[in-house]
Amino acid sequence: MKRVLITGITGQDGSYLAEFLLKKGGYEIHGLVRRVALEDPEHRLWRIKHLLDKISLHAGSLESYASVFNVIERVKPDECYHLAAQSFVSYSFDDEFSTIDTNINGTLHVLSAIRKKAPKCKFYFAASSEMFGKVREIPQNENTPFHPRSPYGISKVAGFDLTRNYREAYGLFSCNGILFNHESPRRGFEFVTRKITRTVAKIKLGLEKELKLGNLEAKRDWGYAGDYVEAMWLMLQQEKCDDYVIATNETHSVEEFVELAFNCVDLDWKDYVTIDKKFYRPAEVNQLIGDYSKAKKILGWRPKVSFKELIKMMVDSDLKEIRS
Ligand code: NAP
Ligand code: F7E
Repeated sequence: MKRVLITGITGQDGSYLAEFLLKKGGYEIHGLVRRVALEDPEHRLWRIKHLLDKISLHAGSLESYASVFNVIERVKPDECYHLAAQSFVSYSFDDEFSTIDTNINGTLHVLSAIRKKAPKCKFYFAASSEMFGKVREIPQNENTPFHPRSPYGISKVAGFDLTRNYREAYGLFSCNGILFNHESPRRGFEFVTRKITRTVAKIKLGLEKELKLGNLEAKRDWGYAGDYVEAMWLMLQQEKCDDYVIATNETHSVEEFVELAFNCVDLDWKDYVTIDKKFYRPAEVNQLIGDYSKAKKILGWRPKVSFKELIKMMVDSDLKEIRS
């Protein structure tokens, strides 16, 4: 059995990845979770509730090197997927210090502990399309220069560089997955896609009257999280470690997402959506679109769920969840 450690196992991607690896078989799965999560499983472990008897959880916090070190020493993983982060871009403007601390020092703590206690472990870092920020070319690929526009984006550039440096300096098998936005029925409620599908479902069921949003013109390359965790795994199965863009190569505005989500329940979005400046960001990433041809060629990966299918999946799931 291969031992795998997933940081951020309670998050959207961590839950899909744990499921994916359990289905693959041959993996003993360990997750690093915050102590508060173990103390309040009902609220904090909802995405992995159905997996709890098949995985082992260890208390630790990214900010504490000692706790990360102890977990890595105990688990001695063969593969480590470092997904834990303060991942909400908007919040990173409100609390840049904690975002930088968790995301940069946290990544350094994991890398350093692996180097010391499990140097043969293959390491995956959850890098992000937010690193491209004010984009220098369209579409963005592995060679596109970075120009982050938020403390979150800056923290991911640092994590990317740390991951590459541990590869070059210490020979660690460390990969950066430059993932573009990916969503699912397990997406956090503050992200725009889930905020939209949740509110659309509530409006349809008469529980809400309006949907307040910020910048409708921003464009993103949105894929399905279930597809993207396979790409993470594929990166660690290669002979050589490398960095890959994972995306759909399609871009859509927030407005298009809103329109299609309301269409799913036969309502006209213009009757319900209002703009609230409070949801605008001090610096916006206007347009993202990823070129995943390297991943297609080397990993044999491609996205399966389309933009429309993703929106329908999320609206249907929210309707079902609220009804029950
Ligand atoms: P998510 O749902 O927000 O999950 C984040 C995870 O990190 C949660 O398990 C959270 O634990 C954990 N975490 C946060 N702070 C921590 C700390 N101080 N110590 C230990 N654990 C901590 O994010 P996601 O969408 O699954 O994304 C996974 C990773 O990919 C993140 O690094 C994100 O930045 C990156 N990424 C995401 C996307 C996307 O579109 N989803 C795109 C590119 C990159 P709690 O449950 O206890 O809060
Ligand atoms: O915003 C606009 C907002 O918060 C998308 C994270 O997973 O993907 C995610 O970051 C767009 C932005 O995601 C609202 O201004 C309009 O342009 O859903 P989001 P994000 O910032 O793209 C990247 C790849 C990551 O790595 C991150 O971890 O939607 N927008 N109105 C709004 N956004 C929110 N949240 N709420 C609004 O009301």
